[in-house]
This record gives sequence, C-alpha cells and structure tokens, in this order.
Amino acid sequence: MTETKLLRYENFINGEWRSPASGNYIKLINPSDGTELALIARGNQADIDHAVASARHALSADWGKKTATERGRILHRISEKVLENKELLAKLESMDTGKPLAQAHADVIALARYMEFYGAAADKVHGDTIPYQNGFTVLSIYEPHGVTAHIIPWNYPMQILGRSLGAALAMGNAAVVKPAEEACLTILEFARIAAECSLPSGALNIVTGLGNEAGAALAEHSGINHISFTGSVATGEKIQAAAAKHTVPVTLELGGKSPQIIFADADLDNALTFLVRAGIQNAGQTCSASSRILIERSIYEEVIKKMSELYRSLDVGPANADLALGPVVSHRQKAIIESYLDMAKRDGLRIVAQGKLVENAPDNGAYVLPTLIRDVPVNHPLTREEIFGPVQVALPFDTEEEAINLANDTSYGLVCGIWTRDGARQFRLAHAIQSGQVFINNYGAGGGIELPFGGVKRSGHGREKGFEALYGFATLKTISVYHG
Ligand code: TXE
Repeated sequence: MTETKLLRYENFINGEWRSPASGNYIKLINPSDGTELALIARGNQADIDHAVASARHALSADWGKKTATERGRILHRISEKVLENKELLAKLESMDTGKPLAQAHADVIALARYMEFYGAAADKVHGDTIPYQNGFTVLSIYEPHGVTAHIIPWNYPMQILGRSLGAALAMGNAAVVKPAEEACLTILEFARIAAECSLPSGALNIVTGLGNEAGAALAEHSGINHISFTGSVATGEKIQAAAAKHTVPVTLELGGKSPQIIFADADLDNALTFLVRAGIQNAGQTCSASSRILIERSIYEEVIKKMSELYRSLDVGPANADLALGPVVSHRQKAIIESYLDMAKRDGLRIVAQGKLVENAPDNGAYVLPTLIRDVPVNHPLTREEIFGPVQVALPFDTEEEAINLANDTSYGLVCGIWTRDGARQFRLAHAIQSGQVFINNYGAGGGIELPFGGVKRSGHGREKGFEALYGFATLKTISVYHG
C-alpha cells in the first residue's frame, strides 16, 4: 500500500507490488457515505499473463519444493499474522463492503481459521493402495492441479479468499486471484501478510481489475489448470464456457434462493432469530441467505407477527456504527434490490414490516431497508430470483409434501433450514430437499469452515470448505507397479 491522497494498491505478482500494465486505476467507494476510499490497479491481459507465468514458475521453484508439512506451517503462520492484523483488516473490510464492524471481525476470524484448518490438513491428504492382479502393487496419490485461478466476489472477500486459497495452497497449487472491483482491499492486505510469513514468491499472485477484462483474461488463460469461482449464475456460465476451451475443471458457487421451513411443532423462540438473521446478515448479500420462509399455516400469522416485530427493531446505518445492517455494497446493488421492492409495490404484494434508517445516516450511503413480504405467489420473481439484498418472502404451506415441493420449486439448491421437533420428519426432509447443505433446527448461513459447502442445480457444482475441498484442488494419479 502506498499513501498518496487516496490509498493506492498495485497488483501483487511474484512477491512484488507491480503497477498495472495499463497504468490505470479504479476508484473504490465507501458505501456508507459515498466517499472515495482507495485506488486499485486496473489489471488486464498483460498483468494476468505475468501473474500466471509467475505462478507457473513458483511450482518448479521454492514453493513447489516445499513438503506438505512445510506448506502447512506457512499457512499456520499466516493464520496467526491475520489475527495480529485483525483491527486493520476488520476496519478495511467494513469500509470497503459496508458490512457492520462486528461482521467484519467475524470475517477476519474466519479467514484466520481457514488458514489454520487447511494448514493442519496439508499433510493429512493421502491416497490409497488398490487390490489388483497378482504381481502388481497399485497406488493412488493426490497431486496439485498446478496453477489455480480464484475469481472472488465482493460480499465476503476475506472469507471466500480464505476458503478457496487455503485449500489450494495446502495442496501445493500456486494461485492467481482476481478479486472483485467493488471491494478487495483486505485481499491485497492479505498478500502483504502472506509475504511477511515467507510464503514463497509466485505462490500467490493478485491482479485486480474489471470482470470482463482481468477476470475474463484469467478464466480464458491457457496456462491455468483449475478455476474456483463464486458469483452470479450469468458470470458462472461464462467462466465454465471459458474453462471448457482448455478443458480446465471448475468449482462454481453461484448463490441461491434458500428456504427455511418451519413446522407447527418447532421451537419457535429458538427459530425466530435464525429466520430473520439468515435473511439480513451482510444486508442479505450472502450466497446462502435464507430468502424464502415457508411456514405451516396453523402458525403462519404468529410467525409473521413475531418476525415483523424483529424487523421493526432492525437499525440500518453506517458500517462503523455497528448496527444490524450497514449499507449494501454499492449504489448499483441498491438499485437492483430497489427494483424488486418497486415490483412488489407495483404488483400489490403485502410488505408487512421494514427496518429503519438511523437519523444520522449519511445522505450518499447505499442504504436499503430490510423488508419482509408475505403471501408472495410461487411464480413471482421475488420468490424465484436471487435478490441479494435484505428481502425475505413468506409463504404458507399445509402439508409436509407441499413444504418439500415449495422448497424444491427453484432453479437453485444451496442451503435449506428445517425447523421441527419430529425426528423422523427431520430425516425425511433432509433426504427430500435438493440442496448442498441442510440445517435442522439451526441455520448456518453457509456453515462452518469444517463443513463442505456448495450447491446443486444452478447453485453450482464442486465443494469448498471442509476437508472435502482439498480433493477439488487436487488431481488423482494411479501408479501401477508390476513386480511379478
Ligand atoms: O457478480 P459477478 P456481480 C450475485 C448476486 C448479485 C449478482 C451480480 O445476485 O446481485 O450476482 O453481482 C468477476 N469473466 N452474486 O455483478 O459478475 C467479477 O469481477 C471472469 C452472488 O458482482 O458474478 C467479480 O470478481 N470474471 C454471489 C466476480 O466475477 C468475471 C456473490 C463476481 O462478479 C467476469 C456475488 C467474466 N466475464 C454476486 N465478469 C455469491 N454466490 O455469493 C465478472 N467477473
């Protein structure tokens, strides 16, 4: 980071801060008040070429020669250093994305925990011996893909970097990261931290810039061996098509329209906070946000009433005020969310409760009020499309079968919450629901670091988080030895 009038960040390539080939920079805006926050490099094809070459070189240099245990130790050091930088990282993340400080602190802890988890896992991945014909010994071993590309969104820069980079480095890959142009300062600070922990040059390269410029150049690059992408379905499709040109495997996490189903026998007091929090956390800009609340009809009015009370108590304001909600990431995102709220009004939907903007909220902030809407028709865009804002729709159901059908009536399948005390029903639903994660009597909003995470249907494919992610960042080689 160099201090000029605005903080200015360069690309991080081969262990050095490098000005972008274009000489151009992009301005980052603080969504709490609309002020200019920092400049980031506008990387292009030339910067991506340089970063990919540097990663490739690292695989045959210092980084590639490290043992799994040594890689794990480096990740451990990074974990500790991330925690030493906690205040700085949390403040930057909060200013950059608009998320309340407490959430940003939680994100720093998660980043450190990913490095700790994958650091510890690095030397625990082992293959198998396979019974075969007489005279043979057959082994399977895991090897890194090589150069991994990581295309990261703006909603949880630290967490999403942590989960994909941690697993990739633990397996011995060298990475090129393209963060989001809306928010990425903590990812750049992470590069400094990793270098201070002696991560060898070229193991981690970061090129900032626009999606259709630096992002597309990375996804299409013939020198990469794997892509990990989190973002929209539309961009995910482009990335999969780009990867197909070189037959490169991809892991896609493309968001959702995740339901929570609440039955009449549930512990409502326990469920309530989860029902609301999973919808408004990070102002609803969470891939695993629970945006559909399906409620058994006999408790429908009671749940709506209690959720409404919670909604009315939600304060919205600047990120550093640490309220329930900060601004959304940008005025562009605010406009997308408000177009859905306008649609709700135009179509006569029943908005039952909203949060409130605090009095001293700056005029230029990208604020959106959290909004609960009831009885939304199944085919309405508010029930079907990912809004990526603090908006939840509530729908009643009469039978277990109807609840399952409603939950599965979506093109997505990322997370589902089920609230019931009936043990047999818990398992029936857990099996019947089409989603990558099912939470029973809790809702993890993406779950812990240790839990495999990813979707079915248009929510994507492949798994990140947990031990499982390591296999996604590796390729399996079978070695057959004849000694007969
Ligand atoms: O996403 P994009 P955007 C959803 C959410 C949101 C919508 C749009 O519904 O409203 O997407 O957000 C890079 N080749 N999610 O426009 O375009 C881009 O620079 C290569 C859900 O921000 O998917 C950024 O780094 N890369 C989600 C990243 O892709 C490209 C999180 C994400 O941007 C590219 C974010 C291209 N052609 C948004 N175009 C989740 N699953 O959590 C863009 N990028």
